[in-house]
Amino acid sequence: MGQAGGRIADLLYRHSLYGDHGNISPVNLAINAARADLMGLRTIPKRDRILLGQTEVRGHGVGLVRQMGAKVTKDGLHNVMHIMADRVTEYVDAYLIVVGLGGGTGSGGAPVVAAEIKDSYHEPVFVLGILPSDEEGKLMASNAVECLYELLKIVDGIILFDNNLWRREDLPLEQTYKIMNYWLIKPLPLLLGAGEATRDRVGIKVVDAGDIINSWKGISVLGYSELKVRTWVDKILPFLKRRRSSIDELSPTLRTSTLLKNAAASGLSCKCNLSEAQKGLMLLAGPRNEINIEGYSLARKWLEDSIATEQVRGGDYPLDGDSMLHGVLVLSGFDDLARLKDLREVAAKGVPKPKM
Ligand SMILES: Nc1nc2c(ncn2[C@@H]2O[C@H](COP(=O)(O)OP(=O)(O)OP(=O)(O)O)[C@@H](O)[C@H]2O)c(=O)[nH]1
Ligand SMILES: [Mg+2]
Repeated sequence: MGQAGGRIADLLYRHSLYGDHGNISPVNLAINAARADLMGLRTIPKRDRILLGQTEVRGHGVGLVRQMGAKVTKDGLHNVMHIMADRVTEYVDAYLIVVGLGGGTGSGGAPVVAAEIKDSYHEPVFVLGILPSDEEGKLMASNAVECLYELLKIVDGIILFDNNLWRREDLPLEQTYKIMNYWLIKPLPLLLGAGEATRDRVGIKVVDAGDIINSWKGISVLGYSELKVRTWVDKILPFLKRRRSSIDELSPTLRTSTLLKNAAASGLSCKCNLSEAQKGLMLLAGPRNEINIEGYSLARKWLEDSIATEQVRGGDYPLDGDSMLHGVLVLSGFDDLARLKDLREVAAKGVPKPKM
């Protein structure tokens, strides 16, 4: 929903169509009140791009007025649900609403759509929500806070991605969004593809839809890290050693556990305190001969010790031929996050809302 949501869903669908992890996202709708945003998408078919509020805002978006976003979504809801019913198949395990929480259309509309999907289908509904950065101001902060707390009453889980953490001041905004979206999307095909694996792709312990559904509760954060796998050149030509990083010098067991720990240390979608997470999910993906089960077990034990409970699920996902080893984490069930506190503070300073 909205511009950010549409762009990210478009990327996810591109992975689903052309990526290496199967049909991870079989049904994709882009819902927006801005015609130009819908036209800018590359992959989601035109018939699955839904323009809201044609009479009210005539294709120009709702200009950050989330009440207007909610209104145009309610008015167009019948159409949205009709198109969704037409596309949904028995293969759907869950629904994912992707949305920039600080905007207008997505922020106002996401709770409306989420509530309707909850009423109409029995599969869980999740949200990937983008938090605004500090310089986006009070209105976006208050939209994000309002939307988040509305959504938490409706949906099963919300993964937060903090633009404030990932912003780049040295680059133009368009490029910054591209880089953010590239990193943001990286772990998702792995996470969603792991349970769909067939034949040669079945891991020692498979992470499937059930694991994800049970690990993704309430406020959640995603973690990701990757490491280039060692090729035969690296192994037989010691003089190339100087090009290798310190992590390459570690034993296979320590390399693997360090990779997974790095997902929490430097690859989180939003800052959080591990000890406040109620649940964790850990996925190790890469070429079979690089998957080191001792390393995985070591990291899993570390995660069990780090979070508030011992509820850690996880597994491996063999990807022969991949040049990378990937670590994915879902940390879940936070009561609150420092970043949300900051945003509440910005929002509370009170900007007069624009009149509808
Ligand atoms: N990470 C990321 N954030 C984005 C992107 N596009 C917009 N945002 C953020 O999303 C928030 C604004 O949401 P939008 O999706 O643009 O708003 P909208 O739902 O289209 O609503 P209106 O434009 O007000 O009708 C801001 O915090 C932006 O920084 C993107 O491609 N990637
Ligand atoms: Mg917009």
